[in-house]
Amino acid sequence: MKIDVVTLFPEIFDVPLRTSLLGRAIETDLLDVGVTNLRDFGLGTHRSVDDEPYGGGAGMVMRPEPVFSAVESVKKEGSHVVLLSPRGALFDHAKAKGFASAEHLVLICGRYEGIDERVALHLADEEISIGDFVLSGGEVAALCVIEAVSRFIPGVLGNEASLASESHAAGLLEYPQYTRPAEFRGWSVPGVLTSGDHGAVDEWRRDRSEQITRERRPDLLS
Ligand code: JBZ
Repeated sequence: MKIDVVTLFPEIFDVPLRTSLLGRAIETDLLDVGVTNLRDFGLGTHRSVDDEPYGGGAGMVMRPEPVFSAVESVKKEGSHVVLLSPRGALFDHAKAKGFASAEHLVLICGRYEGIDERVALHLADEEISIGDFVLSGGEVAALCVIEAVSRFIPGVLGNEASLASESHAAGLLEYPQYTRPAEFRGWSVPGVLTSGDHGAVDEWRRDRSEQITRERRPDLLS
């Protein structure tokens, strides 16, 4: 699949897109990520991309013209255009899965105090947020989306089974994992995991998943 990102800070994407699973997905052509510098579409000799808000108030607002021009330079028929914004609907597992079935995704990263509302109204197909906390811009949110989406592209995960068993796929949080040594600083691995009884291990993991989900994320159970 192809993902295009429109941003004022293209360098933020350099290392994450070259590293680990994402780096390999791109290297093997399972994923193609284009990064477009919004500054290249800025207006006038100063390549201006922002201006004061109509109605007054603190900070600057991203102008619509450079954002429309940049997105229209990469957009094709059937592209799904997404605006990363603190006002967006919450991004989740289901949304990531849905995005992965798109042929072409365009992610618009906001900066400053926000983006001219005409981008949300007339350019983006939807507006999403990665969570209830304050970010300085949409770049880190876009990276979260790219990573979560890439995991649903066939071939990106070596072991397809790891997709299904992971947290959220089952609607539950993950059970605790242990590795060697069996005892570390006096703390032992639960005996069931070293018992060799696979049925008992499965049951223990299911129980722990349910308990941890009940305690920490009861919203996932309803
Ligand atoms: C996001 C102004 O640009 C921003 C600012 C905050 C922010 C985003 C874009 S996207 N927060 C989020 O996903 O929560």
